[in-house]
Amino acid sequence: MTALDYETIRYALADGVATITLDRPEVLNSLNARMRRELTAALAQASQEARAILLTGAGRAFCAGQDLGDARDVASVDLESLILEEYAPLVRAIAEAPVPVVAAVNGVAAGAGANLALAADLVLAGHSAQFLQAFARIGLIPDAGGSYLLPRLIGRARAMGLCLLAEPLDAGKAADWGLIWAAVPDAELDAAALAIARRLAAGPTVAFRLLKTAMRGAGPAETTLADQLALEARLQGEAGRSRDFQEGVAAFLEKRPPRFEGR
Ligand code: T3D
Repeated sequence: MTALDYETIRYALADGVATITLDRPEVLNSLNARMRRELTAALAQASQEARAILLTGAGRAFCAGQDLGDARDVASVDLESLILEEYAPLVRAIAEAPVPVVAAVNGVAAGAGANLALAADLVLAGHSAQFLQAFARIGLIPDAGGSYLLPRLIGRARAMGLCLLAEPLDAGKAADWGLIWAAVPDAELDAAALAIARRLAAGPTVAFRLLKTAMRGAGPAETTLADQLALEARLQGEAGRSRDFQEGVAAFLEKRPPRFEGR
């Protein structure tokens, strides 16, 4: 699948940033089977050719989660297989992308749509955006990584409140709680997110890839301090062998901006 085949998303590559726009605004960019396939393919493509990925939505929403109108018999669908075969790879394509992923949440992000955004490395939202763990409204549990990410990001009490009550959380509060990086005025969201993505794309992307791996391994339930220190050492060893590290030190000593190449 190439960018030319995409029907449900838009894909553009410029200045090292792959911008992926969910593009079914008439249904608030909800995810049908084709969009899941295209988004997974686009993330793989971007991981190969970009140095940062920017994920956003067309129209007034970021993503309303599963397309509840997608042609299928809801009663007979095997959700376990659907999640394992389609949603899990999508979440991992975002969380484990070898380059930083920035989500620009331009409006409501609901259900799996919220959790795809939260799987990104840096989440920026417009003030009018909302995060909604909508699952309980339709008798489901949080998926697309929500049950993993939410307690880690905001603690169990807030995670449980959001999921049990399934009430929208506005962008300002999401930022206050540490669910996202920042909330910005709606009119400034696109420019602010692009500026961050460009800055990351011009950064030491070897180190960024390694720090993503280090952060994934961190957390009280996953590892001990000793394990994490050993992991940091191994990953830092790899970072230390990169050209970008050499350039970073040289630039510091020469009092000039670094020119990172991602090698
Ligand atoms: O297969 C599985 O089910 C398992 C996978 C689960 C993963 C999940 O993501 S489960 C959660 C699914 N998502 C939701 O439950 C959210 C559903 N949407 C909403 O609750 C509301 O639309 C919003 C709170 C997100 C926004 O409300 P509002 O009032 O701003 O907009 P609206 O009028 O409800 O929606 C506008 C249109 O988009 C409307 O179509 P229309 O009437 O103009 O023709 C609406 O039907 C459509 N739309 C919104 N969300 C979805 C959707 N169409 C299909 N699927 C959607 N998820």
